[in-house]
Amino acid sequence: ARTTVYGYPRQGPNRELKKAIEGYWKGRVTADGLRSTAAGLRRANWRQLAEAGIDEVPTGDFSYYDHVLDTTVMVGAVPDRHRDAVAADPIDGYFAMARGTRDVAPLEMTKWFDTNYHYLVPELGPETVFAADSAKQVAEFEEAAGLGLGLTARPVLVGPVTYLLLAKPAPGVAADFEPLTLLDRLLPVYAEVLADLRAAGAEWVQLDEPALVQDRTPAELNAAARAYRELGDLTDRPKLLVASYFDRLGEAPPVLAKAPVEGLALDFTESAAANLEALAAVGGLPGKRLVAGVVSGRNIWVNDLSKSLATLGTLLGLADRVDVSASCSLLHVPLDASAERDIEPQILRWLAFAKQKTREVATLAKGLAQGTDTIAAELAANRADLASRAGSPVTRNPDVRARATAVTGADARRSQPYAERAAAQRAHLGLPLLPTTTIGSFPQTGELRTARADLRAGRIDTAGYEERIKAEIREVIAFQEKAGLDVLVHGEAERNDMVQYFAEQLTGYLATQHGWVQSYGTRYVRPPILAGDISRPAPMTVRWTSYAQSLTSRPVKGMLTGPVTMLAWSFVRDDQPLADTARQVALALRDEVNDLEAAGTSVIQVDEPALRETLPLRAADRPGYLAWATEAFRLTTGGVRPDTQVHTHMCYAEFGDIVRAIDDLDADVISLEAARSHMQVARELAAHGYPREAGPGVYDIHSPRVPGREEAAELLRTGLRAIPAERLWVNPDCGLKTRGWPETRASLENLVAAARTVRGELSPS
Ligand code: THG
Ligand code: ZN
Repeated sequence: ARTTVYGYPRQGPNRELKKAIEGYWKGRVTADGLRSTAAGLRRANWRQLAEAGIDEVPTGDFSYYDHVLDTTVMVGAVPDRHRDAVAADPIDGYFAMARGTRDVAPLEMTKWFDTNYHYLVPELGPETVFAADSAKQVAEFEEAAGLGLGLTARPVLVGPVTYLLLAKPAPGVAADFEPLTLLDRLLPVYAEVLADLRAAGAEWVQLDEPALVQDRTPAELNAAARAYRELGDLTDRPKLLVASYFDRLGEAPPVLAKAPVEGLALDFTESAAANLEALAAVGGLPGKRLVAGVVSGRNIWVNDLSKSLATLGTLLGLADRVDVSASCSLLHVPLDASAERDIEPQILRWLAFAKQKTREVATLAKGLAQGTDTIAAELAANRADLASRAGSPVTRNPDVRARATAVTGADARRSQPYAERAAAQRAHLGLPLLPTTTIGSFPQTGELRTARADLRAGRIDTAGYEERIKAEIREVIAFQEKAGLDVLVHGEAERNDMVQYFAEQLTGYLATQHGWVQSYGTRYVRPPILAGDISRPAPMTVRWTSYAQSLTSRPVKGMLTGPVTMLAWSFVRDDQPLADTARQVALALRDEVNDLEAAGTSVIQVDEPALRETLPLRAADRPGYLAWATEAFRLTTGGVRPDTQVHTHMCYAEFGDIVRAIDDLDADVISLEAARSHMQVARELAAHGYPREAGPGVYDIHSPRVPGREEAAELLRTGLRAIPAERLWVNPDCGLKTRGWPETRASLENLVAAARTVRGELSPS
């Protein structure tokens, strides 16, 4: 059995790539400097893969920004507005597509399937003319092949069907235009790239088609069948390996099994049973190579080697040849667990990042090919690690489990229905019509980041750090009072990241020092790890909120990250259902909510920006997800008095597909992004009969632009045509942490002025 992976982290051990690219943008690194850093990182990766025992290495998976954008360049689908920039300078033009320029908007960015990686959305239309540009693919193939490490290089491309299914109509093109109708024009371009790669010496080329794990129409499946018949029938081409991952292959196996391609790669991690069944149902893959993704490419847990060997053994009967891989590109996991110094050695043994995963792949292939006794030592160590994890008090906390088991329906329900609560809250809070508030964060100034760095480096002590935070809170409260906001916030000066901040304080969560994962372009996150049973040893936010409340007689809103977002932006456990982990996190957060209330907080916001992005890829899995996700939110917030007002916030404007679920959260007030779409959200809420209070944003915080008073007032009047004054809130689109103080001050003053103007126009009732 051969060993392979489909992609590897691009950034380098110290995010050298980020630094080189951002340096290039600032003019501190030359184009040649950038190219040579990138080439060095690619070389180091291939070397590392070879050392780990990977015999077929991916090429072309490297990217300065995003591999879907690279595919757009490869097929010549540069949007018209970027053509001049790309013609003038390919690298600058490439970054212009990714980031925009002063004059030209970038491509839109969205999540790559259900991962936390974001890609740049291709823009296509009936006028799109494709043209092959195989330069990057050929060059990187030749680089790897020329290393002389005795490894086989296999170019990895985004497949033509997935590429078109990920695209959207270009600006000015009819919204119902279907990019997939361009397939016949696109295939000759892929044919040309395949011919170029064969000419360069590639024996195999991988075409990634993860779009085939989503629900697909018969027409889409037919298009996939046609695509692979046509590409397969080419004479001048390398062998083709069609790869799918992230889920089961649904209706696609018959299509791919029949296609004249030489190999298929399938995900045998979470969806192992379904994919095994599907393969058996099509009679296996006689004459084809099967690449089995048995090591998860997206979690950070050590593999269960015996279980994977059993899966591989079953697969041996279903294909001519079975090779071993990770389930998807290792881009989605951090580079190297052995770089972590702050994780206990015993617990570190439960973790496998990209480097460790490549070793697992090699061990499995050896066991498969040469017999399990040749890997007896590895199997024994693996069994010990799995046993240590399963039996650890970290993963099994009886108190946490007993509490989660004892949860009743009543715990996840407020004691009164919304309408009654709303009246109690009105009486308790005494807010004006069209109350004004913000989403929670205020500008994260350089001084705040310096204070955190000073604390980490020991230049200041905890007391000194806390003094700086308190000073910031005093300023934020004083400003909000002066500006005339109705519900204040403390500004979140003490928080680095809305997930990490809580993860650091919850027992059962692990933090990493170097566990960077690419989020988009040069931006990375270090997702914390949900390693064990979750509990909250002590209040997390009460001190800061209470301090802020002590400075003002107006209500200060408590601010928490919701349970679904805590899961979505972390690495999750693979040893229990997500719903169980969500319930544990929810119970820990519930304690915080209740403590905030006990400390005198009358308004508590629980943010769930990830509620929608975590929707499962397949429609059939969505009701189950939404059931546990909304229950976790209600469990978090269900223990407060009727007159305590629960807010939630989501950073998106398109939520039509989950509006029922949003209602199921049973929050009293929701704030959403709306400024750019001129209150479209308000009309949609109204159309769905949403009965609660809502704050469609009137200030677009994604831009430094200050909205005028009359502009904000006009947005409010538009909002009032959909939502009655008794239920309409006035707030920005999102938190202000990325904004500067000058525009924040001016914008919020205008927002308050607009609310006052429009209040004055309301007829007395
Ligand atoms: N927190 C966490 N995960 C997230 C988001 C978040 N995932 C989804 C979404 N938000 C991703 N968005 C971003 C936005 C900015 C950055 C990363 C992801 C970013 N990162 C810094 C960088 O790469 O320079 C590093 C930040 C740091 O030092 O921690 O700017 O909000 N958990
Ligand atoms: Zn937001």
